[in-house]
Amino acid sequence: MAYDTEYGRLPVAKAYEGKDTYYPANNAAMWAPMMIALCGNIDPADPDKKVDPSIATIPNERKIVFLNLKKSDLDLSSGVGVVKQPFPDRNGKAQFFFMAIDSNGDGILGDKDQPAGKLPDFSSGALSGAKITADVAVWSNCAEDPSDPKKMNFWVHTY
Ligand SMILES: [Ca+2]
Repeated sequence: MAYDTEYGRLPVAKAYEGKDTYYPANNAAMWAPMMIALCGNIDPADPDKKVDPSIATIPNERKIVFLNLKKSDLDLSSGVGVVKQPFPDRNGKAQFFFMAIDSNGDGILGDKDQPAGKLPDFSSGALSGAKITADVAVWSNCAEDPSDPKKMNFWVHTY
């Protein structure tokens, strides 16, 4: 991740430093500060709104733009922008990403803190319980019924 290269740390809110972090799908409270930080302290849902780096939830002191998001990339129903994944379900309903960050820097995700038991185990087809070696994991469920583990081949993921 380019943020890690620039700052020597992962993009994590100060409140979560030292603990692994989990971003549930379409959770505006978690996703909006991440999108603002990665867009160079500019809110992609409202580009006129610039966030002071000194009070940003996730620091980006040099205002580096890591992502360029359009409003059409976002779900604005919550009043702030949450990035959608590009593949809606077969009914056209927007789908969202899940993400876990190895904020404690031990090289393992899914074993403790917020992501514990939440990463789908794509190697076994289980809906949750994966423990992986990665800094960041991103996944999304394109299946119509997210509770049906038999449809895990409809999921997109980075691990
Ligand atoms: Ca960890």
